[in-house]
Amino acid sequence: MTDPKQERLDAHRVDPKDTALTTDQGIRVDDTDNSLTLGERGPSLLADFHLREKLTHFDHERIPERVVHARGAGAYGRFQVYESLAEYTSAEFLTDPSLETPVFVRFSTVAGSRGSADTVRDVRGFATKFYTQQGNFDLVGNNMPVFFIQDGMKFPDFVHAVKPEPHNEIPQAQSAHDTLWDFVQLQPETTHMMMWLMSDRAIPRSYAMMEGFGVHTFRLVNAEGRATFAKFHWKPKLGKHSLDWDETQKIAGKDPDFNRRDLWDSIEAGAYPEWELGLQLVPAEDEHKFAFDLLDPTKIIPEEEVPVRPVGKMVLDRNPENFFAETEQVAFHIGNVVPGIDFTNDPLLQARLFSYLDTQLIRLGGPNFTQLPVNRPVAPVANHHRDGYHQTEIHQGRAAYHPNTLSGGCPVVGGSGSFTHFPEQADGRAVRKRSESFADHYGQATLFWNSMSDWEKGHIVSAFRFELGKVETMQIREGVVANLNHVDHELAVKVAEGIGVAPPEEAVPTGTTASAVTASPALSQDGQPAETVTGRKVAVLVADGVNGAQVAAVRDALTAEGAFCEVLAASDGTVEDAGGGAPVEVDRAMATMASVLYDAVVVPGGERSVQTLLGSGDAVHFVAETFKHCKTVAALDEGVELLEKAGAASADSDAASQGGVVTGRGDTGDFTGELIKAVAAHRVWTRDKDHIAA
Ligand code: HDE
Repeated sequence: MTDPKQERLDAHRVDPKDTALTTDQGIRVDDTDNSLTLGERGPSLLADFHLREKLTHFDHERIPERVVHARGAGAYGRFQVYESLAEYTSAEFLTDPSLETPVFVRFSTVAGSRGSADTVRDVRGFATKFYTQQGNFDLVGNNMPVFFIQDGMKFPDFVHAVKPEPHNEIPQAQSAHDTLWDFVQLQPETTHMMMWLMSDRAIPRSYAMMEGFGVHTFRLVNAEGRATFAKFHWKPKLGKHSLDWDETQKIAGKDPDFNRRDLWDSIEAGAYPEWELGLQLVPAEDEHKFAFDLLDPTKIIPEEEVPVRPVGKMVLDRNPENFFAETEQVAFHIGNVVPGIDFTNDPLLQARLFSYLDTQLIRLGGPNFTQLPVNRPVAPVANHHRDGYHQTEIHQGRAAYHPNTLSGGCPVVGGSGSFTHFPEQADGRAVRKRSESFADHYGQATLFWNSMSDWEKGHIVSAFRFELGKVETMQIREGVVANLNHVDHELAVKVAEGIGVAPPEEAVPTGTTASAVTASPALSQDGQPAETVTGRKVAVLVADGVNGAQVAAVRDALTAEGAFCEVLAASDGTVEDAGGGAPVEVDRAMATMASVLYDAVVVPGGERSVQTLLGSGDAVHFVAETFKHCKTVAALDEGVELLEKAGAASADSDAASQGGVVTGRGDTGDFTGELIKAVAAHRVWTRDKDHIAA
C-alpha cells in the first residue's frame, strides 16, 4: 500500500544538486546542526564560518517596523477601468478600458506594533500600489474618509498621543487611554474623526467588507490641462460590515490574526475580495461652492451632494509568496502619482509628500528600496541616480549626468507622456495660520451622528463610555464631553451618564458648515446589501449520532455560495452518522475554536448528537455567544433544543421574529436557503438591546 505522506514528499522531491544547503557564498555545507568545536566537549572555533555567518544574518533579520501602520497584511490583484475617463484625466490606466493594471494592496491598523491583534478599535489603512504602464501610482488611503488633524505639523503630536504611553508603554494598540483623549479634548478638529473611530467602522468584520477612501481632495488633469477635483473611494462588493465590540476583544485572544487570516483564506479559496473604485468629481470652478473647504481633510463631500461615480473594479486574487519580502518591504508614497493625477494644497497632504519617502530611508536602509521586487515599477526606469546601499543594478556607461553627449544625451527628458505639474496659481505671504475656512470642527460630526441608525448610535455611545471609562483623569473626560455637546446634546448626556461626569445642562451651538444635507444615508452601515455569503464562516456543531445527510447538505449549500463551513466536535477525527452512513469528518476540535471566529452556527439533528451537545458547556456557550453577538443561529430537528437551552430560541421569545434564528425539520431544502439569506444579512443588530438603550 502506498504511504500518502511518502507520496507527498516524493511529489516535491527535486534534484539534490539544486537544493543543497550552502553558505551565502554558495559553498555546500556538511552539517548545520553542530558548531565546530575543539573536541566534542571543547570550545567553539572561530574558524566556523558557517556558524558565524548563520548567526550574523539572523542577528540582522529585523528592520524597523513602520512608525504607524506597523501591523498589516497584503495581497496582489488587478484593476480595470470600466470606460475612459479621458474627459477628466490623462492617466492611461483610467482612460484605456482594455488595460488590466496589476496592484498590490496593504491593509493595516495604525497604532499597534507589528505583532498586535487585528481586531482592535482603530483606523484601517487601505494602501494600493497600481503598477501602471506610466509608472507607479500609490493611493495611500484609510477606511475612514476624514482624518484626525488638518495640518501635517500635528501628526507627530497626534501619533505620540495615541501610541502606548511613554513611561510604561501601556496600552498596546488601544486608543482608550489618557494621552489620546487629552489630545482630543484640546484639539477639537479631531471631533469628526473621533465619531468615526467610536463607530463600528473601527472594527471591520473583514478587509473585504470595508470601504476605502483617499481622504484628501486630489486633482485630476486631462490631456488639455483642464483640472477637476476628485475624491477617491473604494466600495466593497461584500458591503460594509463590522464586528461586535465584545467579539473583537475575544477574537484578539482567540485569533489575533483574524483579519489577516480571513484575507489569506479567502484568496486561497478563490473567494477573491473585490471593490469598485469610485470618484466624486467637482469641476474646478465649483471649488468654493461648498459649506466647507475642499482642502480640509476633516471634511467629507456628502455622497448625496456629489454622487460617487463607479469607474472601475479591483480584484485581489494572489497572496504574497513571502510576508517580509513583499508585505513588509512594500513602500507606499502619496507622492507616487502618474500624469493625469495631481495634488492639492491640503496641508495634510502636503506634509505627507515629505514623510513617506523620508520614512523609507530609515525603514528600508537606503535609497534603492525602489528596486525591491514589490516596489519596482513595471514601467522602465532610466535616470542618473547611482550607487547607495544595496544597489542591485549594474549601470552601464560613463555618463551619470544630464546633459551629456557621451551617452548620446540619454536618457532624454520630457516629451509626450511625461509628468507636468499642474500650473496652479499661488500667491501670498509666508504665514503660520490655519485658514478660517477650516474653523468649524463640529458640523460634519453632527452630520455623521444624525446619519446613524439607532443601533449604530448605541454602539457609538458605548464606545465613548468604554474609552473614556479607561481615562484616569477626570478633567479629560469632562473636556471630551464638553466637545461632544457641540456635536449633539443627547450624545453628550448619554456619554456623560456612563462615565461619572455631570451631564451638560443645555445644548450648545453645533457646527456651522455641515453642508446642504443634514443626514447622509451613505455614512450608515445599516441595511447593507445582503446578497452574498462569500467569505463568511459558519460552524456546524456535531457529536456521534449526528444526522450526516443534514451536515452534508448544509456544507454543500454554503460552499457552493463561496462560504466556509467547518464541522466542530469535541475532538478531531470523525463522528458517527445517525443513519449509518459514512462517518462525518470533523474539521476542528471545539476547544481550538470559538463562536467569535464564525458568522453563524448550525446545529443539525440527530438524537444522540444533540443529547451530547446539550450536556456540553462548551457547545451551549458556543450557541449562546453566537446569539449574543447578534449572529445567525440555526438548527434542524432535535438541534432546536440546543438553541432553546442557550436562550437563543424558545416558544415565548421574540427572537425568531427578529430574524437571524433559522429552524427547520427533516428536509434541508428551505432551511439552507433561509440560512444563506440570514448569514448574508450579517447581523441582527437590533437584538442587542443593552447597547441600543445605552
Ligand atoms: Fe500615513 N504614514 N501619514 N496617513 N499612512 C505612513 O509611511 C504620515 C495619513 C497611511 O501599508 C508612514 O511607510 C504623515 C493619512 C497608510 O505601508 C509614514 C501624515 C492617511 C499607511 C506616514 C499621515 C494615511 C501610512 C509610516 C500626516 C489616509 C500605511 C510607514 C501628514 C489618507 C502604508 C510608511 C503601508 C503610513 C506619515 C497621515 C494613510 C510615517 C506625516 C491622512 C495607509 O510615512
